[in-house]
Amino acid sequence: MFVDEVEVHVVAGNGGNGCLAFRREKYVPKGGPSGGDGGQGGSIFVVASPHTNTLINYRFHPEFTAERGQHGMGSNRTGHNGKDLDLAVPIGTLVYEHTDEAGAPWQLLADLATADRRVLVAKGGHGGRGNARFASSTNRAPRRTEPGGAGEDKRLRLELKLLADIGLVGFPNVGKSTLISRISAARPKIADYPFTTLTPNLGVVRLSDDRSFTVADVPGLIEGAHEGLGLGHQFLRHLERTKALVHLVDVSGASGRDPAHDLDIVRKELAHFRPDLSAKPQIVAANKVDAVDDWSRVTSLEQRANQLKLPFFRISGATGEGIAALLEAMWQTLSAELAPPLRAAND
Ligand SMILES: Nc1nc2c(ncn2[C@@H]2O[C@H](COP(=O)(O)OP(=O)(O)OP(=O)(O)O)[C@@H](O)[C@H]2O)c(=O)[nH]1
Ligand SMILES: [Mg+2]
Repeated sequence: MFVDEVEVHVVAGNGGNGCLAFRREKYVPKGGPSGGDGGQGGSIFVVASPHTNTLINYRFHPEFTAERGQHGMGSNRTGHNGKDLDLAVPIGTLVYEHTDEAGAPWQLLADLATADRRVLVAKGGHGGRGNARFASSTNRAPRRTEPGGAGEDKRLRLELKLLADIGLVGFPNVGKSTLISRISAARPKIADYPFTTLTPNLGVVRLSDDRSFTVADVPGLIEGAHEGLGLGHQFLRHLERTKALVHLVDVSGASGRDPAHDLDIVRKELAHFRPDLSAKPQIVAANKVDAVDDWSRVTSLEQRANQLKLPFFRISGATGEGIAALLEAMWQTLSAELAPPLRAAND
């Protein structure tokens, strides 16, 4: 199971109470106040870890409490601070906090996009002051102490967005998983039925030592996906962070659908979900060319791609035909996205 959204409840430690005590020693009459301060309560942090890639543990274990601060003690001893607690999450996790904001209670607290980023999510309570702190020239024997402060108590939502350079999109069964298993070390399940892929897969494509990028194979889209049909938009959000999209379209005729129409539908679903998704650079790949019975389907898809001014490739994930050229085009598209616009040099 791939868990990409969980709610957790975090409670930071309370601060320890300040202590009420007086020095009592032989030969030291009226020894004065000696109650120490309470320790700080432990805080809770969320940390982006390269060693984990799912949020699944949080589904089974959603409650976290950090250690409380120890109470202050006599002889002016301060209580120990409570231990802080680190919650490790995959890189790419967004942290939302539940607030009282009407209408939009979930507010973004942090975006853990880089390894080892550590964000405070619940602050431990401060330690209360012991009575020794309240001594003054007019009050040499104060009986006043402070209780420790309460640790913050928060409801958080953790949401994982994959960080991939390129997203493979298309109807179910068009060969997305087959393609990613050919171009990377990812080995997702491949089968001749729709919705084989239920959770996104990430693969790293290495063209050469200094030319590599990541590709995400997400579950297939169908008409109405943006409203939750099929596996719906819960996976579309993984595409939000990609820099470019590759439309994989089955031209073999096995699906019984028209490839050009398939392309239009997927583009429409993307636009409905988020307009900025359809503003990303896109490439069209006619897949399964090894099994084409009617080439007019391929040419009509090519014409549609030309009309949309999208680069077009004929490939077969099964035989490998055309894939080297497609990977080059993916790399070129990414390089163009990353390079500063030429215009800037002339301005
Ligand atoms: N002839 C032919 N069949 C292919 C090709 N690529 C994939 N297939 C077959 O198409 C079927 C679906 O392939 P998948 O890679 O599982 O398709 P998918 O797009 O990941 O499907 P979902 O995960 O369901 O969205 C499998 O039976 C594959 O063997 C190809 O290039 N040529
Ligand atoms: Mg698949």
